[in-house]
Amino acid sequence: MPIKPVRQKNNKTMNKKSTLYVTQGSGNSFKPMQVAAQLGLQCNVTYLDVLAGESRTAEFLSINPLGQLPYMMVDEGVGLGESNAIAWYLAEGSKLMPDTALTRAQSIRWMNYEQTMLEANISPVRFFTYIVPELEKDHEAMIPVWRERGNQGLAVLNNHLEKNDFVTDYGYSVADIAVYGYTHLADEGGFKLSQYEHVSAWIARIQDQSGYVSIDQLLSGRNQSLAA
Ligand SMILES: N[C@@H](CCC(=O)N[C@@H](CS)C(=O)NCC(=O)O)C(=O)O
Repeated sequence: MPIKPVRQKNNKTMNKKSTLYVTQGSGNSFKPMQVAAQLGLQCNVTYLDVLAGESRTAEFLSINPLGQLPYMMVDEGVGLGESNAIAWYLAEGSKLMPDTALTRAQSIRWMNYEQTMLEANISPVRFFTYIVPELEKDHEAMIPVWRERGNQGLAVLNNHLEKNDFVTDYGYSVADIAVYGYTHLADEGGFKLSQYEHVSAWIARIQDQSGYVSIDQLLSGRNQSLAA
């Protein structure tokens, strides 16, 4: 599928007061970090260690009352939550932003799908079996449910990617980065990505994009202490 002509390169410069809060090893935090890396955006990045409770301190809750990461302070007093919204904001005006009504709607479709069928299942099973396996027992009733739903989600994505190189008709975009965030980590949750031939080929296509940076490079370490 041909990639549409590249639009004006993103010339957004981050306000000096803007800060992106992220956490290590997270497919959600990966998304805005990947967009920023691929577009060469300069961001102040603050790493918070969720496992050490750094996302639930009074200081961070005064910034984001939900205590979730990623979170972006776009300007003084203007915060933005939700990984896909932050990734979208950072991609605005760049070659990563689909440029027609249909391809932008397709992006919303797949970014919502990511949150409800992929992230919602892959993330918890990966978290409780791989990141903190000592908590697996407390969630043993839900683990097969998350795996079943996650596999349903991957199967639908696989069918879509059989006929499409990227999730929308625009070509490689912020929507692919969003869907890729947790999808590419699924094996760490006990899924078998090798069973999903077209998803695997799409993952390889994303990793081949110029400027792609792996999650290990973007968000290294699991238990690093707060670093600005
Ligand atoms: N739908 C949200 C989910 C954010 C989320 O659940 N973040 C996790 C890390 S991946 C988190 O911050 N957990 C720590 C906490 O809730 O205290 C998004 O896409 O940003």
